[in-house]
Amino acid sequence: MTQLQGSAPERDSGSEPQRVFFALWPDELVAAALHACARRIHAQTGGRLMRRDSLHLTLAFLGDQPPERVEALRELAATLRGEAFELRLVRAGAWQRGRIVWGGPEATPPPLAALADGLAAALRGEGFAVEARPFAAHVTLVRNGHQPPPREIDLPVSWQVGDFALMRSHLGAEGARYECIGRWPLSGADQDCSGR
Ligand code: 2AM
Repeated sequence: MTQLQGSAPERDSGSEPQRVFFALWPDELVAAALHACARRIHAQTGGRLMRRDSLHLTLAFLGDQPPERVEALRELAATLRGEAFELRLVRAGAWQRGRIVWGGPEATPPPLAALADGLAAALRGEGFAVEARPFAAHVTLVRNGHQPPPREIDLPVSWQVGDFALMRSHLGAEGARYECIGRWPLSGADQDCSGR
């Protein structure tokens, strides 16, 4: 993932629509732990293991947006306030007959629910189409699994969430490549972003 701190994109993105979403993006250590967990689950489910550098938790998917709307998203994100929190990924499951095999918390931490709800409300307020389905905190670990995953993650992953990101998705033959086009801190987080 390319790293940017809530400022200008790394290159001129022109006038083309950009496929964007808000997400929690793990640092290297958490991504490695998530990927180890994904590999173990994948050994059981089969299917397509997510790449380590693509593991994330989606807060809100926006789809294709013109550049000026992407700028509006960045402005909106800068006004959001939220608390840092710990996310413990302890459960696994599958949706849509294994199309999505996920890891998730036992219950959504209240600061995460508040962040996702606050974001959805702000997005609706600015006229963005947001999913009506309730937010379900999950990290997609495997796609198109053939067998059910275990119900519990054998080595739970502890993720200290200190910020959220606006991501751009570049679709390609080998799956999506993700670029960070903005990142905003949550209060109470360690502001040292070294190692990211
Ligand atoms: P996921 O969170 O279940 O893995 C980028 O495409 C991210 O946005 C993916 O992580 C994806 O699913 C999520 N997402 C949510 N709604 C989507 C949609 N309609 N199309 C593509 N991705 C979507």
